[in-house]
Amino acid sequence: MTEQFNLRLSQLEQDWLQLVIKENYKVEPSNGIYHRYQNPVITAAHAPVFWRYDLDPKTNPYLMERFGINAAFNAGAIKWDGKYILAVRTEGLDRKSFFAIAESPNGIDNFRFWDYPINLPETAAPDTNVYDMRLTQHEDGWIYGLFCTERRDPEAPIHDQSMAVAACGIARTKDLVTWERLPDLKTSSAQQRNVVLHPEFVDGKYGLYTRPQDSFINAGTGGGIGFGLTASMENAEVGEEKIIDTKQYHTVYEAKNGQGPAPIKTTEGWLHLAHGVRNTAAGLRYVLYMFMTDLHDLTKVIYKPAGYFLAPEGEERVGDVSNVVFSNGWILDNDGTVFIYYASSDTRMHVATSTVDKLLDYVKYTPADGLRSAASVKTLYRIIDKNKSLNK
Ligand code: M1P
Repeated sequence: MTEQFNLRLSQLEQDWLQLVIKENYKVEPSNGIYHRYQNPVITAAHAPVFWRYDLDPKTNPYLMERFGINAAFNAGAIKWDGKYILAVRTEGLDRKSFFAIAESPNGIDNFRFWDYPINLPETAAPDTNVYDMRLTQHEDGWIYGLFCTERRDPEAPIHDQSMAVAACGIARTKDLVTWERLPDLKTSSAQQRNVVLHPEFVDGKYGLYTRPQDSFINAGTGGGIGFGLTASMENAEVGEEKIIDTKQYHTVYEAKNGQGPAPIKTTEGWLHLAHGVRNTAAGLRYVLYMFMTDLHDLTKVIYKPAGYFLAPEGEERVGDVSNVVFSNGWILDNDGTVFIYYASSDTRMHVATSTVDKLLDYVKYTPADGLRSAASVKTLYRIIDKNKSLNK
């Protein structure tokens, strides 16, 4: 038995190592805006063997998996101490997710989980599930992690075991190891998801991107990406939520939308990455889109290309919740490279790379949505006419 145990263990460890050291390459040709990469950067199988198995032959003679990992997705991101860091939504077979830090030396491969996941303190009302952490390095000196905390709806009848309340949980850290939990965000909306902290003070206050919603799944009469201010993060409370980017009929954000990671500051404005959702006969379809807000008026959208920036493709289209891409993390490097971390189908993490210059060009010069078929044709005529005139 011990020989078999040892053989199996060494196979498991070898497979794990082969996976994490696999080099990643750009997929060519690109659309000129960003490059996708061949392999996902983090999957459930990246979880260390010593998380998933009890390695003691006395208590686990068959070397059975004791704590299976179902998915690793929707990661917050930050460059920290020269390393590319992801705060991964890691989900066990029991459907509970938790946050685990994974780091890479180059941002595109060799991501390894730290030995222990984040030991996130609870509030007086324990979270049933926590997910989708956005990391913001704020100018106040803290790294904040804003995430969704979900609890069963206290109003739910006994026969309904899925009614839930989503709120914004808040934690902060100086070293990504020890986290201080702060009270959940208070707003006047029934529920909140996709809340993100702006990295700079706004008139001496903290700026928050919100996503008000009436109920757990549907944004309902709420929805849109909101923006509001709070005087402190120790007791965060947003009074007015001004909707800066709304849901809109017959667009890729018709059903709902949500801010992705914290926006990136450029000389021309703040670059935003967001997700948009529409309903189809095959279920909800989640895509990523971009827009830009004014440097001084954060509630003013100054550029917004039509349609999606990135949509699920190939294997990305299939997973636990198929036809979904979702991003809550990106990293701007000193040389202007932007690492866009996105999850596919609530299952695994990928990276795409671009540059600030390219993303600026994309948001400024990609035509806006004319909101009618005839307007799209008009835009296309303009492009064709111009190109034809070049060939004369
Ligand atoms: O399943 C797709 C996504 O659904 C939710 O996003 P939203 O609140 O915008 O609908 C979240 O649960 C997210 O984690 C998930 O990826």
